[in-house]
Amino acid sequence: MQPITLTRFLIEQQRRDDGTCPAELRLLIETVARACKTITFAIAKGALGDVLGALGSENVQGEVQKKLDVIANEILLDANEWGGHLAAMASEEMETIHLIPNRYPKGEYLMLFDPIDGSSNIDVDLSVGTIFSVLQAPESCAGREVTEDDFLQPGVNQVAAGYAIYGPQTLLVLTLGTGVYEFTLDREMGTWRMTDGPMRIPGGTHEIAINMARRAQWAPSICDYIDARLGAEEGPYAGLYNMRWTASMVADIHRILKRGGIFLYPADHRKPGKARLRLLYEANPMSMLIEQAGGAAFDGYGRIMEVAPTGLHQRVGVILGDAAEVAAALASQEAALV
Ligand code: FDP
Repeated sequence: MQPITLTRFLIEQQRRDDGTCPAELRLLIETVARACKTITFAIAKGALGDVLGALGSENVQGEVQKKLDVIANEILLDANEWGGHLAAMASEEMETIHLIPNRYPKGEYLMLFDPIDGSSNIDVDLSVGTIFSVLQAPESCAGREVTEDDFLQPGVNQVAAGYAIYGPQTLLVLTLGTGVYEFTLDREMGTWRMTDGPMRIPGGTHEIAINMARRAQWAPSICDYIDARLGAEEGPYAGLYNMRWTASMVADIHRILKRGGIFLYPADHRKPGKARLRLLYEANPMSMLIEQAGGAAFDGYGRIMEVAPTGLHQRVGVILGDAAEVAAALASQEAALV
């Protein structure tokens, strides 16, 4: 049987008459996939292409920008500016939104992205990724310029989300709200071929992704949940669980989609509103993928995709993965509140 390419998958999605994938959205996804192809080749050059190391500048979050953060950001902006499918873009690397220049037609979608997630891995040749989230521009945008407020929509409004992972293979993992599909980049052919899907998170995997160094920030209930499972010498979970932390959310989430388990980056319980991961271009798209694969995604209080955003670069606590394991982590929290 002929392998299903990304192009064929998208055309077949477009043919469904439920409006899952209008032509403009198909163009958007194909454009992002093409940009990710360019990014994978830029990353692969490494030291030979002089793309490693820091730039000496900081992004809006006060984080040191790596050369590849900026290169990948430019690749995504350039690829998506002229196609006519977007009204505006926002990125981890830009303080405010990027409007489509007046010389190009404008479309009805808004895209948010993290061009290189897990940047600390770049210089040591470990997996990094690109995350993206697609929203519809509000109807009220017609006839006026898009503003930052137009991006402040809850995750349940996303019409598509996905990531590319630049690891031993380059993969694109995508949802249009009708399941999660994985495509592998065939470097010889230059095409993306479906290699998994619809993906379901396997249950019963005792693996936890968490940065133990942040323990002082966790609520006591999260400490209890982790202590009972990691390193416990007695009790029902002794010897059962393993810990995995790649410091790249894309890589950790990909492992969970393929193999199961849970990912936690809880908010700092001592400082309300202080958390690590960004809601709009990290937590929301990952939550959509995880939920579409049968998992659950919470911020510690409620469903991540129902959080009403108040800022473009807002951060949020993240507990997501296998639904039963997420429920166990949340149950320890609820138990602590009783
Ligand atoms: P990074 O800042 O390197 O892009 O996006 C945030 C993120 O990476 C996640 O990908 C990753 O899970 C986390 O931060 C790593 O955090 P630690 O520094 O606490 O390990």
